[in-house]
Amino acid sequence: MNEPARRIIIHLDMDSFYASVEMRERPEIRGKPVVVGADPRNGKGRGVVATCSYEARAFGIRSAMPISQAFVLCPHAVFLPPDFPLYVQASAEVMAILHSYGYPLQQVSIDEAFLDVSRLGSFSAARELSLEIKKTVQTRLGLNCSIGAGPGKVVAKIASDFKKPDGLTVIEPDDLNSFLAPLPVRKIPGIGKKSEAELFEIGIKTIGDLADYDIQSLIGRFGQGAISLQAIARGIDESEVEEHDGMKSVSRERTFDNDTSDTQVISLTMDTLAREVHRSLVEEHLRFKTLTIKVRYTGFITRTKARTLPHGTDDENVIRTCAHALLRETIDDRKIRLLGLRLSSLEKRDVRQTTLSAR
Ligand code: DCP
Ligand code: MG
Repeated sequence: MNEPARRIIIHLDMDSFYASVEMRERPEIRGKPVVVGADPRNGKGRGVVATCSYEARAFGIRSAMPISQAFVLCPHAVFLPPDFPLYVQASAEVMAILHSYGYPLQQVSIDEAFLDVSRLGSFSAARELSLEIKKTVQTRLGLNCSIGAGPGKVVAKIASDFKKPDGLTVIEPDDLNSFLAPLPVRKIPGIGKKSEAELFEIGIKTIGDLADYDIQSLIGRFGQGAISLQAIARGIDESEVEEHDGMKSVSRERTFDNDTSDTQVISLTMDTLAREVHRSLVEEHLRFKTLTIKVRYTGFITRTKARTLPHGTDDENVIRTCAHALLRETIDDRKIRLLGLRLSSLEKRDVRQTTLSAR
């Protein structure tokens, strides 16, 4: 039987990534509630939780929660400051394993990536490959991940989150709508608490409700962004796995759990993104000339702003200063759902040096 050409996308996301790396490094804290983030200072600390172990999640602790609140929920948790170089190293090892399978790969954050495995030809083969990837990541790196597979990127991402931690969920095209329809709309990446509440107001609770809603009323309420949102709810998602060869751009994004206009939270998040893109840049021996920030407000309105420097650089201070300057020019008092930072117009450091010495 000839099967029609179809896409098979895998999404991998590491489980409680920073906390798992810490627990791997320190056997004595394994199995304990571990919180990575700001110093709790006996409940008086400022700043937020970066992530926490699943044991800490049982106490109600979550990413982006004020560290003072985490301390109230579980004062005896192990609180650790982030060790970014360690996580960047572990991330590079995960990505190298994924890369070794030879499929188009798109890293989307420090701990997640898409693979386009369409050429495998069947979802059962994709399931086997996913199991093998999970086993390899666990044996070589001592870390667990969750994988989702499906006919599009969004469903693969929703599926990887479906049975966390250590999960594997494969959604075949025939099961796509029955999988998506009963899920809360919040499961769609990009829909936070605020949009969820706005959708609730018009009676949309599940992805199925969103799929069936009158599109004109949706556009009237949420703008043109509603069109692609409803398409996703209907399982229509043609977005490609964008392979970057490490030379086109280096980017990171973060979606807030709750839309925020808290300038301290926004500023600290931008610092984290700056640190992460800088690490990738240095690891790849690259310099950049163009820096672009992306700000998505509540209601799916997205703004980007870019600046191109006269010379390539890999200076973290330049990245941070430039990102903050653009941020100041972009944000107003609206609440923000997502922040992104991209470095492009990349050049290899050694190439540039050759160019300079040839002058
Ligand atoms: N992160 C952060 N601040 C956030 C969210 C995440 O600093 N608000 C960092 C810490 C996480 C890492 O990014 O370990 C990956 O983010 P995930 O959303 O994938 O969260 P985890 O991997 O920690 O947990 P999960 O098992 O839910 O994927
Ligand atoms: Mg993760």
